[in-house]
Amino acid sequence: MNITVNHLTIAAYHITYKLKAQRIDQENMAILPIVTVPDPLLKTISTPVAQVDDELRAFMDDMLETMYDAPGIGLAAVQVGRPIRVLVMDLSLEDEDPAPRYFINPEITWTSEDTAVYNEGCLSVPEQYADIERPAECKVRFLDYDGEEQHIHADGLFATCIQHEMDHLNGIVFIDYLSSLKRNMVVRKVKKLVKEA
Ligand code: K1U
Ligand code: ZN
Repeated sequence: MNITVNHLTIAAYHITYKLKAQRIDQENMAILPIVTVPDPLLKTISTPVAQVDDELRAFMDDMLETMYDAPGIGLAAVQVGRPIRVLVMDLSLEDEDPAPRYFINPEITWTSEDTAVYNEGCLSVPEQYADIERPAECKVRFLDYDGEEQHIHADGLFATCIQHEMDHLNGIVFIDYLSSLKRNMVVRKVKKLVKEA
């Protein structure tokens, strides 16, 4: 079975996250610059984290703050210039409390044969979207904020987002799934956007 999610879902999340960014306590947190395509850093294979300590937790809090501010629903450490295997995510809706998730050294241990199509965006490819097909469900093993091993079974947008973020850890951006013609067009548009900003 294949599922397609359209732009309305994205639009609803955009509104939600603008509001959520205003609710976060900004004390002691930093908004980090986001790397955009075609920066070669985005092609880097990120290295595993050796130790979950306060310095890493402070960095993950900064990542989360950066993600809420953008706004986005996920972010990989390499997108803010640090190629280590760390992701943050928050898929909560407007009428829900923030639900930050932290993934350290995540590994996908299973993917479903069923696929889903989502009109994906990426903070490293601003204002560009494309339908991407991925496994509809996946299982992930990772370390949490406290360094404890966790296992989750993801479906829906959660599965899409975690696979998109895991791709970043392996040097892959969603536009790499497009034809080279489309990809080059998108990169040209992003370069122009960044130049004009
Ligand atoms: O840059 C990133 O990796 C984050 C990315 C996560 C993502 C979005 C859609 C499908 C898969 C993965 C974003 O958040 S891009 C921004 C965006 O599209 C969005 C922003 C706010 C709410 C919903 C989507
Ligand atoms: Zn991305």
